[in-house]
Amino acid sequence: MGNFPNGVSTPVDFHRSAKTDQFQHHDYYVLDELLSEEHLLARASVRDWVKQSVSPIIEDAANRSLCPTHLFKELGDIGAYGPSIPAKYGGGGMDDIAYGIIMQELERGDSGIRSMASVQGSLVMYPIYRYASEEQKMKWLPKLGTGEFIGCFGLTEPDHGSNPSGMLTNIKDDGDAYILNGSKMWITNSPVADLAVVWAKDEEGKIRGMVVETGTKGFSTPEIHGKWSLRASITGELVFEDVRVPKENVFPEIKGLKGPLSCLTKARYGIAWGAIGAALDCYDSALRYSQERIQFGKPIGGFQLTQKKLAEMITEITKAQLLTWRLGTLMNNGKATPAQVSMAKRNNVHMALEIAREARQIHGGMGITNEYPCMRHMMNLETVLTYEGTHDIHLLITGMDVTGLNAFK
Ligand code: TGC
Ligand code: FAD
Repeated sequence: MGNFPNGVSTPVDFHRSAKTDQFQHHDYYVLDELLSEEHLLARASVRDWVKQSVSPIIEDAANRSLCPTHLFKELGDIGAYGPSIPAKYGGGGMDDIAYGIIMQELERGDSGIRSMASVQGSLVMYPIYRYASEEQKMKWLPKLGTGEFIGCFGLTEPDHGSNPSGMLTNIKDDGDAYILNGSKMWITNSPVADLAVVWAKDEEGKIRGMVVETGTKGFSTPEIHGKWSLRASITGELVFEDVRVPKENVFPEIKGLKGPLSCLTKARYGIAWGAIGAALDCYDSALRYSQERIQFGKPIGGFQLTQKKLAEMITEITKAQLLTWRLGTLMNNGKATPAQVSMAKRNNVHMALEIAREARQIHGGMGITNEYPCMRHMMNLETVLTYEGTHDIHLLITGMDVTGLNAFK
């Protein structure tokens, strides 16, 4: 059993599938020529890990709606936490394309596994790396980088999801500490977290970021049950009842919504890559099935309607691969805008969801079972379409960017 704060224990005796993961990468426009040796090595090693550690148990984990918490440490071992954060601060010291590729390989396994890693790297380590004092960084980052500590990110509230600026969670000055009250909803990893990066309003109404450690009096993280989506990822609330947060745990400089939104830009970028992984897995499975499944005396891949589906899938995947590669080069040069990231997150997640649905159809009745990955990816992608900014919120961000007119106000 793996033991976590708040008494959460999860079994590690997952049923291992007898089936071998046969996934093969698809690179129709030979984009690998644009990648470095380091990128290709990172991809190969994460792909091997997914085949050995994720694929054999993921159907059972999703089926039983249990987070495979033993993988937190393994994700640290393979360098999945903060790949583009400097090594001194617990990250991988690589570039943003390497970070994207790693998220792609993880989500090829399962969106919930990518969530475990992207919350820790982009929403917990990144804000600490970017906004905390040197002392705070050295206190938390190395242990987050190895997976010894697990973190979560609290922005969304029960009544403030798409509009986080309306948040009610607040801090009040009390000498050497702040008193934190309020609650956060839909928080990935919260029931197993050692610490939470929390966003709350100060007495001037300015949004501040802080680290709240599990075990602090008045702080609880109840699990949310009953999800049909992202079932291998654990989700919970954050509840704060007069929680004393030492002043040294509050990020000193950053004030306002741009603090959490800058972290979201980083995480949304990872999702834009990740979604391609889920799409590739569905396409790969559908392609193989279409070559093996015989109806009317020939493989179903020989029928024009199946070919239309597969041809459209690989076209959309290729377009998404080009989008993320270009976005990655802009990120590496510090030139990517948040609106460009929104476009890629929205496009790629929607593309992946459509492909999961088409791939499920190609598998016929077998497509609804856990013998094939399509239905699990499809259900996961319903969450991915909504979190980190919904499909429509990202459309409105693009609309605002191109018109200069703000539809939110
Ligand atoms: P607005 O007035 O537009 O902006 C406030 C300030 O923030 C700046 N800004 C950004 N900075 C960095 N990155 C971004 N993406 C930014 N977007 C805006 C902006 O320039 C401004 O700065 P300043 O200096 O002028 O103060 O804010 P608004 O209140 O009108 O809201 C705009 C809106 C709707 C786009 C925003 O609130 C939004 O993105 N809403 C969606 C909320 C969301 O994405 N929540 C995600 C929660 S975390 C999560 O889902 C994790 S899932 C994890 C997993 O399991 O993988
Ligand atoms: P709402 O904001 O209530 O939106 C409902 C609908 O209204 C959506 O279709 C939306 O597009 C639409 N809508 C809203 N405003 C407008 C508008 N102006 N114009 C047109 N349509 C609009 N949050 C965290 O802080 N940390 C996490 O770790 C985290 N993990 C999550 C894990 C899971 C499994 C899930 C499901 C969510 C997670 N979230 C997390 C929360 C997630 O970011 C929110 O669910 C998301 O931002 C949407 O908020 P909401 O669910 O309150 O929907």
